[in-house]
Amino acid sequence: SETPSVRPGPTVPTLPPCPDLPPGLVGRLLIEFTSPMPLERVQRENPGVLLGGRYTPPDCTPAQTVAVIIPFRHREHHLRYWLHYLHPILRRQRLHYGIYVINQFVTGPVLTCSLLQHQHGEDTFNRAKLLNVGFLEALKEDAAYDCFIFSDVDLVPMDDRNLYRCGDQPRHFAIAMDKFGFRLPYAGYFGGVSGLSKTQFLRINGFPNEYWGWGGEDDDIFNRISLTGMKISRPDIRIGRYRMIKHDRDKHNEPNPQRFTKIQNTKLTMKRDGIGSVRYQVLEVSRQPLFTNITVDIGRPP
Ligand code: UD2
Ligand code: MN
Repeated sequence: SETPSVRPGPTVPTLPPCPDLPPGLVGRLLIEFTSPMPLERVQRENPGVLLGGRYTPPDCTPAQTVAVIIPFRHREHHLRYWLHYLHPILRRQRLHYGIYVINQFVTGPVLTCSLLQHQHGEDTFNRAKLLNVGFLEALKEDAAYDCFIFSDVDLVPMDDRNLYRCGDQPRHFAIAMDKFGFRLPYAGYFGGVSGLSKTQFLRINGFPNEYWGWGGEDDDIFNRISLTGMKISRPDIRIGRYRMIKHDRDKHNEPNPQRFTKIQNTKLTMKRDGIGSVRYQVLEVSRQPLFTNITVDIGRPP
């Protein structure tokens, strides 16, 4: 009989590094927002996605760990479409990722009487401050995050070759949107969907906290990037195409009249206003099947 051999101990499965160009991408996608999108369906269609909206490719080891940060308030129907389209895309892209919805807390009770709601209800929306919160809170969930993708909840890429990962310069993904006729609206445009590595984000002191209401915060971020000597990288115009779900301007996100003067002063303000000075209170962290919801009180404009 054979001599019994020593059994090997438990082995850590070592998967090969994910290839630079993920196999199995499909290219141009058909994106529409007409049929209703129940979350149960999205869940059923994405069985590999783990609690909190976390995913790791089964067949390779990705180079980066990507946190996708979504600024949010009252856009549940947009979020359902976003999750429906993005989870399969990000899985095909072989990303190791997590989805973080940063939900701006509604201060007062939401009353049905619109006059009262205006007096006691919501505070002004602040997109960039929510994104700062997302950066810090994602890192608390997993210190391994080294790439941060900041995405509006209503933007869906029309091509899965638009890879949601970070490079040696900050990346602008949403360069050809349907609402802008599939062109960049102006050379310094940085809105919609962008991505910065942890190092790049810290180099610009994160995003501004002092842009309340609609507009200007993306231009301030663009200024921060230029002022620190970095250059924006963009995909090919044929690949960086997006659909935005049509919507009206939300209440309590009126255009900020201070935005034009504020973006003139980024050089002065960026040192004191940013990730180093953000103050907020986390009210709830809830790990849902397809995303992590973080409800946060970010205060109100002074
Ligand atoms: C543009 C930019 C956006 C940002 C904004 C100015 C595009 C496609 N996007 O968006 O990146 O620079 O102008 O601030 O050009 N949100 C909520 N609830 C609210 C209000 C906003 O969830 O009540 C979130 C949501 O993720 C939304 C994002 O903030 O997609 C931007 O707000 P928007 O969609 O109302 O503004 P929009 O489309 O002009
Ligand atoms: Mn929008």
